[in-house]
Amino acid sequence: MKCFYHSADLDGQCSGAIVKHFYPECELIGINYGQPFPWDAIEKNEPVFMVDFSLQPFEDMIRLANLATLVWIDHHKTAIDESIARHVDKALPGLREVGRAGCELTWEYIQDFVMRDKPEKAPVPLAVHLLGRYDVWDLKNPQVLAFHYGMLTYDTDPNDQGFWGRFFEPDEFPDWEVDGIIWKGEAILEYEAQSNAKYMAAAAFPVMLDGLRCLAVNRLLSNSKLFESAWDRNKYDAMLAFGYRGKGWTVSLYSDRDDVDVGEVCKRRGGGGHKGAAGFQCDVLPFRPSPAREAIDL
Ligand SMILES: [Mn+2]
Repeated sequence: MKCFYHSADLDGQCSGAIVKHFYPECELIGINYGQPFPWDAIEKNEPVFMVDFSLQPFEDMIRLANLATLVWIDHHKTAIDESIARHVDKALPGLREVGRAGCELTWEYIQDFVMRDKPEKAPVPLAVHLLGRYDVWDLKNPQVLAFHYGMLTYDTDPNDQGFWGRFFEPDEFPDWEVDGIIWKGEAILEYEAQSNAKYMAAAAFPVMLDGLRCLAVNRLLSNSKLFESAWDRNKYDAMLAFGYRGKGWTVSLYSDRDDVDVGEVCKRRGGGGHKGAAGFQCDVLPFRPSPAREAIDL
């Protein structure tokens, strides 16, 4: 039995850790987009979980479902849409839903389908709920962001059940212990807000991109929180973070304006994403920081 989990973020890692918790004999294999799939390692009819992830192109998901006994749990809209377009969504076991995170769906699937003979299904543990809400950017509860940042201070390898397992056993790890991680995260958030404000004051500049007035900054592996101190939705249409990754430029766009769809802009440039957050890659940057910043007509 194998479980492939999205290795790139805490939602994927938590999803893998949940599977491992209920199936200790399961072999966990982290995978990310662009990585080759180990076809030779899959035995005929072997049980295979794929959580918070899908193979691209989608033909490979069908190939895997024909080879192994696949359970597919995912919330990525493009992959779910493809399964529906190919009329295989009903035939593939698992749980897929846009709007809930991989770890929330994995918990529910295991409770509903695997623990069905148990007298009581366990409710979603607080840690799973908080990580899930972060992954779908539902930040209404301030604990969501703080818990995520607190978790980033640990090695979160989902094989480490000494670390993860306690989150899934509320009697062993009561909610007040989750609070300890939230307090850690709150301090990190305060530090990051200061550090982001300094970075923006030092490095942000306006550019035009495809008709969008953008506030740009040269920074990779960030998110829209970087822009908070300098963002003015009346002055700009979008936030633009960019950086060089060895093989080319990565450009990320964000916007909180109703009249702006950065996903469409990025799609036209070969990338994609959501209406409020999207990205694309390019060999040559499609804008140039002007030495006379004021000369850009914003
Ligand atoms: Mn996810």
